[in-house]
Amino acid sequence: MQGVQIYRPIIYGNSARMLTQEEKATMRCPADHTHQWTVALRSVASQPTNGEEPGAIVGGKDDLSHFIRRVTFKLHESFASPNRVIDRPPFEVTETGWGEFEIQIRVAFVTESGEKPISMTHMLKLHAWPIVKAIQDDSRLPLPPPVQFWQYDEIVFNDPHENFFNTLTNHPPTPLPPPHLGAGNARPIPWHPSWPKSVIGDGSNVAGEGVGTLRAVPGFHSQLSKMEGDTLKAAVTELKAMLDEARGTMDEKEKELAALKARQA
Ligand code: SLL
Repeated sequence: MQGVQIYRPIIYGNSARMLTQEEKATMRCPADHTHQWTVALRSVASQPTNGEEPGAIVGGKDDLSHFIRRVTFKLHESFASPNRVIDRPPFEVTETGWGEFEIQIRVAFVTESGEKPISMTHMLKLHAWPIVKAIQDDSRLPLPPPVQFWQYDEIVFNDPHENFFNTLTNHPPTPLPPPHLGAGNARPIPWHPSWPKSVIGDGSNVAGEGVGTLRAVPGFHSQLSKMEGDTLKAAVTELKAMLDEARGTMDEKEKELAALKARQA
């Protein structure tokens, strides 16, 4: 479809948490492994929380397999078979390890789309150093919360095949809720690992919040409430109407011309 552009929002990134002593004992992973992490490519909207901490699972509500066929995560060579090919959702890899490194994420689209694969790079993040430091500095604070490190992005398809376009518009992404405002009338707190207070409450900003309350709810916001599919369909209908009208005008003009010519003859 010439001139049509359609995009799908996604997030990619990782969560990571420190292994407890018991886990290290029972998980039979190498002794130097300190963290369990998950690298993933997901929908932006998150599942409703099932009692776990809000923000514990970021994104992943929508199934993306109607347009994504395969995601390949290329891990550091210190991992066994570093090329991890994931052919069905969830598009993610969970591992244990000790170090941070760059992960290549290659996304292949469904064959019908005719779209070329795309690649992006994610720096695996295990440590939120400022938080680790804040915790060291303040004994009242609990163990570090899991790290959430995600990139919001939009995959743009230019001039999509009509079938693919229809597939996409038949699976609209879940609209995002308005920005999370925290408890009470607190100002929005953008979450970022470099800002410990955005993750762990210090009992000062939000009414009723105690020291050490996990505050972070990584939020992704976009003007997605208006689905571009509907907007585009409306635009196409409008264009068709304009075209019909123009054709009508042209027919009239042609008739006038013919009448004039007949009179001249
Ligand atoms: C670093 N450049 O030196 C990085 C490399 C490698 C991470 C990090 C263990 C893999 C395994 C692992 O976490 N490797 O032994 O299964 O920080």
